[in-house]
Amino acid sequence: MRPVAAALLTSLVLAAVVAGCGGGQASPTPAPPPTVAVTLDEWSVALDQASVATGPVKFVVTNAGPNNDHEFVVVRTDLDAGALPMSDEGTVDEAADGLEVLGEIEDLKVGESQEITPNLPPGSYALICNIEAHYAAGMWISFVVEN
Ligand SMILES: [Cu+2]
Repeated sequence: MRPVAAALLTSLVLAAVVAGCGGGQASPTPAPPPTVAVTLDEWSVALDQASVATGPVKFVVTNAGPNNDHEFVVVRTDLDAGALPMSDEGTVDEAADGLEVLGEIEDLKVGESQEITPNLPPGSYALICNIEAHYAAGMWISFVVEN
């Protein structure tokens, strides 16, 4: 093949690849959900990212202890994540107006990890541990799901 013909062929192949990527067609396999690593300890909830795009979101939640079982609750709310309505038992009142629980991991032992992949609409969230007194001790963090 002559050099000019080879260069032309390369250009055509590149153009086809670019067109294929930008065509807007449905992908045969859906993209994996974004993954958020969550670390629970005494007494905080830590994330490796503060926001994701709407859709399925995989939370990989680890209890770093060192002493207590924890849980992980995904709450959609426009309220301040650190000032949620409380019950008489020293927990967040998950049934209160303005709170929508969209996912939960219960009884996560020290050193264990579990994951959930809730489908999250856009909005503001509070990610909390709702074992008695743990939220008030600081086990909450704000999270945003973008449109
Ligand atoms: Cu806890």
